[in-house]
Amino acid sequence: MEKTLVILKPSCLQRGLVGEVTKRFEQKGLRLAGMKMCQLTDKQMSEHYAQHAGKPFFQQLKDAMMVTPVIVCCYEGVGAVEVVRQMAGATSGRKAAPGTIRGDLSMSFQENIVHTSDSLETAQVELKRFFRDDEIFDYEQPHFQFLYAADEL
Ligand code: FUP
Repeated sequence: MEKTLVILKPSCLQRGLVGEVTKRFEQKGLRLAGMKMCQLTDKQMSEHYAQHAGKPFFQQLKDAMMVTPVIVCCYEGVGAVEVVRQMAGATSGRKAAPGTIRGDLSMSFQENIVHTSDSLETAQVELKRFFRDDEIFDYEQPHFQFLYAADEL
């Protein structure tokens, strides 16, 4: 089953939205496989946002991720990368569709509550960046048979 990374950004913690955001993933049926609060470093952010290196907003973007601790989460499910991405919505909170996390909770492009991995390949790299192997947990949920039909697994 796919695993994906979600970062609850400083905007999420500062605005008291941790419960609201994690509730949505929980209710959707994604399994929480890892979660920890951490202070991100400039080195981690330079790697994480390498595609934006050299752009005028690069340092501002990295600083905004380091202004308070964040919570990194690993969610698991069938097609989890795309499901979580859809739930987050478009990058800008002003453009994200109502019903999405950013569409419902954000007015900003940068202060947009969550980071979510954009592909399975990226998710694998990003999870390794923020979690040790022993921080990702495999455990059974008793209601699992009601989350998916047998032929969806
Ligand atoms: P997303 O995958 O939706 O998080 O979006 P991006 O990887 O394109 O952007 C990562 C972060 O950089 C977002 F918080 C938005 C921010 N960003 C800017 O602030 N300005 C830009 O021009 C592009 C991205």
